[in-house]
Parts: sequence; C-alpha cells; structure tokens
Amino acid sequence: MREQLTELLEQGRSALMNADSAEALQQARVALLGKKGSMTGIMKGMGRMTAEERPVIGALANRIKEELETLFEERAAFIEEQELQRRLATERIDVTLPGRTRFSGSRHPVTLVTEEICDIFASLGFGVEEGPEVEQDFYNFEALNMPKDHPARDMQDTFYINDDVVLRTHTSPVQIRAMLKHAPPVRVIAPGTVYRRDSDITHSPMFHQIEGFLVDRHISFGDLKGILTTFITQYFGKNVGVRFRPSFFPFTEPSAEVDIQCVICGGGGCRVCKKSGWLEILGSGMIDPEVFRSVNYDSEKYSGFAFGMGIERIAMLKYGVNDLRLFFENDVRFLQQF
Ligand code: 2NL
Repeated sequence: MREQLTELLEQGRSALMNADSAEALQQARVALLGKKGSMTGIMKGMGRMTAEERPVIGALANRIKEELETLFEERAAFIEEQELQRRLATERIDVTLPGRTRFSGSRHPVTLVTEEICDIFASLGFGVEEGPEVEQDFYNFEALNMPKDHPARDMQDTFYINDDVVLRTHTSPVQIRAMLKHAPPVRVIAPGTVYRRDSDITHSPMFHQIEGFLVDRHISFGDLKGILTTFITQYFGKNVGVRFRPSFFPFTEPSAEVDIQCVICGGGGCRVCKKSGWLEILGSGMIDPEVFRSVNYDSEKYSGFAFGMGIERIAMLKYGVNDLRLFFENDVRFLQQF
C-alpha cells in the first residue's frame, strides 16, 4: 500500500500540473481525491492491515492527500492568473462607444394638472381627501339632494353595479364622507376618477374631477368668489378675466358657473370659445341646507360653498390639446411632451 500511495502522489502531481483549464483541473481532483477516486480505492485496503501498520499508512495517506490538495490550490491560482492575463491581452473596452439611452417616464397631463390644482388649494388651507370609486347610492346621490326619482340619476348617465351601488359619477361622495368625518370648520379638496355612461368625441366614460368645499360660520357668496378668483388667477395668470354666471345644481343654492376669458384668443372670439370670448371652467354654489341635513351639520350655525371642475377640460385649455381622446390613448409621442 505504501507503494500504491507514493505512485498515486506521482501520478497525481503530473495530472494536476498537466491540467490546463479550471474544468480539467477540477476533473483531475475528483479522479484523485473524490468519493469514487483513486485515494478512496486504495484506502479500502486498510481493513486487511495489521494494528501496527494501520496508523503508519494512515499518516502517510493523510500527508499525500494534503500534498495533492496544496498542488491543486497552486495550480488553480496559476490557471486563474493565466486566464486573467489572456483576457487583459485580448479584450478591449471601447470607452468612445455611446452610452445606452434610457427612456425616463413622465407624468400624465391629467396627473400634472391634478397636482398643480391641489397644490394651490393646499396653500389656501384645504386638505386633500380621496374615496372609493365604487360608491353607495347614499353618498353619490341621496345625501346630495338627489332622491330616487331625480333626473340626474337616470340610467342613461350612471353605471349601476346593483340597485344600491354605482360607479361614482362625481367626487362629491368623497366630500359627503369628509363632512361626516369632520365637524366644521372644514375645507377639503377631492380629486379623482369618475364614471358616466357617455362616449363620443367630447365625452369619455371615465374621466377626472376635482371638487372642493369649505364650511364655517358666516361663509358668504363673497368668500366663494374670493377663493375661486384667487385659484383662477394663480392657475391661469393674474390678468385673466373671470365672470360668475347664475346656474343650477341640486346640491347648491344659489349656484354659479365660472368662466374665464378665452386663453386661446384672449376674449376676441375663436373656435374654442365658440366666438363668445369666454370659457366655462367651474361649477359652484352655496351648499344647499338639504345637504347639511344629510351630514348633520347645523345650517343655522354654519354655511359654506362647494365647487367642481373637470380635469381633462382644464388640461386641454392649459396645454392647447384639441382632442379629449389623446388623454386615454396613452401614445408615448403625446405623453412625452409633458
Ligand atoms: C361641475 C359642478 C359642482 C359641487 C360640484 C358639491 C359637493 C357637495 C355639496 C355641494 Cl358635498 N356641492 N359639489 C357643487 C357645485 C358644482 O360641480 O361642473 N363639475 C364638473
């Protein structure tokens, strides 16, 4: 066995030293020292040895094993170094190559306008609130002075989930929830996605709105005009003309629609303003006492105003977009411009 072991050392040394790749070296190591390798084969003979011989041969086998392991490590380091030198000699990095262009995303114009408008109202002390898009009849209609037989609840306009659940048709239900949550004084702005059964060139079944309201003691129509005029001059510029026109909403009395001087023609009359010189951008009014009754606000003690606007419409005016459908097609050539 002694001879077998020294023979193994010699064979092993030349096998390891002749290996010229990491794979060949690993194979040689397994053949020598692996579970089914030569060393294991030789050691099976240990059983036939005398008690005196066994420790001597055992010690020799261990030394040879260590020697082979050391040879393996040295050869592995050598092969690795050789491979590194080969790559350094043959590979080149061309530092003049142009970098890879990455496309960075940009915010959707509807998101941009929503953020800008919320920022202005936040600076006026309004808190931003959100709520569910699938809404109960009570919050979307009933609490807003639109009882079951009200024409605005027509199946023509509303997506019904069932008799009592709808896709919200405006963000007013968020405000009803805010009133039920907070006692006056309170001012809240509610941006979000809304749904109506309407689809043609100028109507999308899914669009976006911002509504807001303010309730406190002694709030008058003058406060409504002041806050909305401040918002408009901040958003469209301080020289833009503003006018308030009488209107009607079930949830406000009195109500007013708000126009700005046409941002396209400056008031002279063009296609966008249909020759009138004015563009409608907001609906508003003093909150109806019926709404206060639904949310347990005391209308003897408190008054307030509310308003709403369509975001896509504002975005079209602000950025000169002439087709509503561009907002929903998500063509990057359109979106990249913002
Ligand atoms: C429009 C008109 C408006 C409101 C929305 C409102 C909400 C509550 C109570 C009273 Cl909780 N009013 N919202 C009031 C007037 C007009 O929106 O043209 N929107 C696009």
